[in-house]
Amino acid sequence: MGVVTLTIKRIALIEKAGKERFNIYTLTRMPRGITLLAAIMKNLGYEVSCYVESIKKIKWQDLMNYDLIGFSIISCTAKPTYEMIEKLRAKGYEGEIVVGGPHATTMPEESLSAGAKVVVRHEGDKTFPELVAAINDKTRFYDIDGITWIEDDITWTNPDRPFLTEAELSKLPFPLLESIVGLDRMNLMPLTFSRGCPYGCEFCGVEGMYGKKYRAASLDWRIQQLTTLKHEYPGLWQTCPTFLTDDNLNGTPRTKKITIAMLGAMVRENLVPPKGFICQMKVTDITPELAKLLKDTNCLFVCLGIESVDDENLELMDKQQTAREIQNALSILKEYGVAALAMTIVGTDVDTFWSFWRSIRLLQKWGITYLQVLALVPLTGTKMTRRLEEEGRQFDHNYNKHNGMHPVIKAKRISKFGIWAAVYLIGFVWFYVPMLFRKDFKFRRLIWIGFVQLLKQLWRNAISS
Ligand code: B12
Repeated sequence: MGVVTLTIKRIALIEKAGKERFNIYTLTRMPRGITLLAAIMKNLGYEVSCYVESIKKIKWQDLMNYDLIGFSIISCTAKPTYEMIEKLRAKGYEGEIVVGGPHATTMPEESLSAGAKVVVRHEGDKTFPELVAAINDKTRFYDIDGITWIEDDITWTNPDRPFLTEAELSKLPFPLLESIVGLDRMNLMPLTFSRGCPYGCEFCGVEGMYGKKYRAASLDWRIQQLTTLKHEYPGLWQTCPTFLTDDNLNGTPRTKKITIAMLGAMVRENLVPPKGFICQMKVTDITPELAKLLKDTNCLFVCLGIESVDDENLELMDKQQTAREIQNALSILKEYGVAALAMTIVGTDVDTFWSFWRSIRLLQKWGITYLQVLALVPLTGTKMTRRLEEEGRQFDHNYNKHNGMHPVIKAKRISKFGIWAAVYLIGFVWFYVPMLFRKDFKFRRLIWIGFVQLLKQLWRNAISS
């Protein structure tokens, strides 16, 4: 990177929000991995602040005094991130700009042409500190695995860095929550106990980003993280539900035992989050033993990657689960009184509007508590996106729309309007409107706020089109 004169002491890590103010996640205010990076960097003596736009609006003026700004990017936040980089440069920001996260990892050249100096691909836990040290020591970047950068007008791509091992995951620090600007507004407390996914569903970005080898942190480390949350952040522990963000909290049969042991230890060691927790699991992992533990540990709901109840569809997505297994998991959860959020996708090549509608009715009959309907999105770097490209299929490359709220792929048997209707009319209006009037419904207030935002968004869309 030519001659670098800057010395980096103050770092800002940023997570921009998507362009659209309303999507199914508008009500969640929490960071992804930047508070972990902040903790790693603080331990090395740097001063770090985290700006998370879902928590608090970010003003470019507040960022001008940092020596390095690091952006974490997923596809639906790519454009707003690039716009902010452009704005910062236009306003005279001369520090370093580094990017990382799932979108930057899969589209490094795009991020560089948008003005980033270096892209940290895949996991940043070791790469980011090495990169910052190299900038400070004015050494060259050729030996830093896992980065892409431009030097002398050439794009250099260093080899991938091996993923963290389980032992390394089990030594990571607790996320530096106090680095979050506007921490008091955060409404979900994220903890992550594993990386990677052993499955590899065709549409999912996780395998490409964190690998197919599931790596689980140790039981002791998980207990330490929960203990730190309870004792060092009692305010959050008392008021904020915890989100175990693992894409799949169980993983393999071996690592599932760690999760089961953890849930048991939470009960014995008085580490049950008072406001409950949310987690994500595969339906084939749900057993009576697990369901009972989830109940005992105050699990608010389990997010199940159901996607569809049509076996042909499940096979097309490479879900490695069947409709019968879905029904079985739901009946176990129901028996133990654990709520289930069915995460479904509409817009595959075998979906029709009516087949999707029938699936949702079936799920309702089988006992789901909550529903999420997302339009199929061609996430960058996924097997599905590669297949669609090979097939010469058309899709909308406007990343602002890659948030599951828009029909972005031309499907074979369902129209764009059909997808839109499934997302909004089935996923919101039909499923949630009746809940708004049910006094016993726990999240009634939140759903009301969501509805007001939905109406505002629809109004904005209507007047801008
Ligand atoms: C928690 C979570 C959420 C939360 C919100 C989090 C948030 N603030 O955005 C909720 C539930 C609201 C959510 C919503 C959505 N999500 Co989400 N979500 C996750 C999940 C499960 C965990 C994120 C996390 O904490 N990871 C753990 C940390 C440690 O990892 P990390 O953030 O990637 O950080 C590491 C590296 O990426 C890197 N790094 C990251 N940033 C930076 C920055 C710098 C400067 C550097 C150097 C390094 C670096 O270093 C970190 C440490 O190794 C991930 C899957 C996953 N395993 O990550 C999906 C994931 C990020 N979500 C995804 C998607 C698509 C969505 C949605 C669009 C909905 C959907 N599924 O279609 C919405 C959009 C939300 C939005 N922001 O607008 C995709 C993103 C793929 C992509 N290319 O865009 C993922 C990867 C899941 C997937 N199946 O593919 N999500």
